[in-house]
Amino acid sequence: ARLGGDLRRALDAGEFRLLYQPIVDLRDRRVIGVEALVRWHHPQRGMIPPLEFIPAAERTGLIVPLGRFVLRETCRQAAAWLTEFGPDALEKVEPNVSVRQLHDPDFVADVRAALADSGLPAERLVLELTESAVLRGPRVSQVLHEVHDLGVRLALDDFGTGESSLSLLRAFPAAMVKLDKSFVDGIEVGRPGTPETDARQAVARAVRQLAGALGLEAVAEGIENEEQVRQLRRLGYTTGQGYHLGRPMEADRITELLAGQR
Ligand code: G
Ligand code: G
Ligand code: MN
Ligand code: NA
Repeated sequence: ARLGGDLRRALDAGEFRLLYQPIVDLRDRRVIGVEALVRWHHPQRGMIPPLEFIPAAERTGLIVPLGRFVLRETCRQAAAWLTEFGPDALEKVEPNVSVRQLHDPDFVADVRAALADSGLPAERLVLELTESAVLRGPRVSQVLHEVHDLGVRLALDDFGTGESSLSLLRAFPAAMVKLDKSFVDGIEVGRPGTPETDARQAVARAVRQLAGALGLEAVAEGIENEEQVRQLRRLGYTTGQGYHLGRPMEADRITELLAGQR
């Protein structure tokens, strides 16, 4: 509760900062996008990870203004990168969006304003949503279609962990699925004592094929070593992210990476 009460003050005090994790083309290792991940720099407690305050922010409703900040700051930063490095520098930026935000009556207007104020082209913005979030009925579905109509793309995050249903993928205007890290863990062959390796590979392959059949991009998450890259490429993945390819980092570090691959 104390944390919850502190959120409003922290937001006004500018204590939330965004880190960006590279999203990489697995073939040539170029950074093609970034996922935005929020951090709370608390004056007394230091860095508080999102798992400790996002649930409180959702409970108290503070996720709405916090999410608005994340959206605006992501669009602003992305537009700045595109201005500095040109339109080919970055395909997409991906903030995470909570279901609670989708129930806010101003959500679509906020997205539109974040794009207009930053000048970021709508197709560069990808909103990451969890499967459980998009399964919340007609109101949410309506909002997602309105956002989609703006030209903004939608990604199903943590794909495979929720109630992934095939009808969901058809009904929901998604542009991509993000294969959950739990299916990338242990996907390497030849690791002794991992009888689940085959099953993980089968899931990764099936998700990739399903995405392909529906015209969606498939992105692998949580890649931690080179052997996982090799296996994922073999299974048809061309895009991924993970500590092995780049940790969540300050915007300045992304700027350096983009400068280096000009
Ligand atoms: O880096 P990591 O510890 O950043 O993130 C932990 C969890 O918090 C992930 O599930 C991630 O999607 C979520 N998360 C990170 N940033 C945000 C954000 O800005 N908004 C929402 N709703 N979730 C976020
Ligand atoms: O739920 P979502 O996919 O948004 O969560 C992203 C979370 O995963 C963040 O906490 C991010 O810091 C973390 N993350 C990103 N890459 C890796 C990785 O390679 N290994 C681990 N353990 N966590 C990762
Ligand atoms: Mn995410
Ligand atoms: Na995920």
